[in-house]
Amino acid sequence: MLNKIIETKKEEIKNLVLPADEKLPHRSFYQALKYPKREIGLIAEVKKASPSKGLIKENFQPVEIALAYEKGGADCLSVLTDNPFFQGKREYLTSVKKSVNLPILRKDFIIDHIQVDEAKRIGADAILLIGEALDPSLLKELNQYATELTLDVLVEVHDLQTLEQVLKVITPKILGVNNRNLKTFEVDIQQLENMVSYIPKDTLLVSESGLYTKDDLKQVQQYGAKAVLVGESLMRKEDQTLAIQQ
Ligand code: IGP
Repeated sequence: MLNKIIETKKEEIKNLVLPADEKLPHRSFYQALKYPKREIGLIAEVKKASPSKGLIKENFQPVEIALAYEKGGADCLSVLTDNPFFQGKREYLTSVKKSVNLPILRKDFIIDHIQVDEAKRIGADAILLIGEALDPSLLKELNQYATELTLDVLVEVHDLQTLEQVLKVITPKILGVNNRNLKTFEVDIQQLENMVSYIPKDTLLVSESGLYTKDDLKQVQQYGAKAVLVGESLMRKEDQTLAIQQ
């Protein structure tokens, strides 16, 4: 699956026209996670659909959902901008940024500098760089380029092998361990457990995907996660504010 997504992105990039710069102010994604409102930081994801789950939310209203997340006490937001696989749009991110006061992660498959420029212009505060999708040298370059543009970077890995490759070229400020394998869609929330001892102690650790219950959050917190990235389980609830508060 991941290979198919990357091939599609390469085609998209060939035709990519950069939007006008919205000149929206930067908000620190890193600071918001470093000093979370609760004992574990929450990045709440605005997600209409996914390749593994199909349509998640009917009558999808991104700004309403983002406002509900903010009211519930989320620390940061993640907004899907990939269209072919997640039915996201870059316009969703911009309208959310204009309506909500939280830092926003652009959730997409970034493999080229032009997408980093695009993220900045549409108002993203942070980008995702996926270890499994990038050669270490390109990961390093994109990480540096994003930092120059004052974007925070969430570096994501799924397994120990990728983590080791990543750590050879950079020390991420924020590292996400994806509980979902993007090649097979298998989910295991214990993914973090055996990786923690390899993660530099100043790196802010995020557990991503497949988290549904309070016990799930407790479990990943015990493994060392300082924050979680949650999409589907919040999106499926009637009231996103209540879903966070409960
Ligand atoms: C959210 P979930 O299982 O709570 O909906 O997962 C988020 O972690 C997931 O959307 C995600 C993702 C990604 C999506 C994590 N890494 C990379 C696309 C690309």
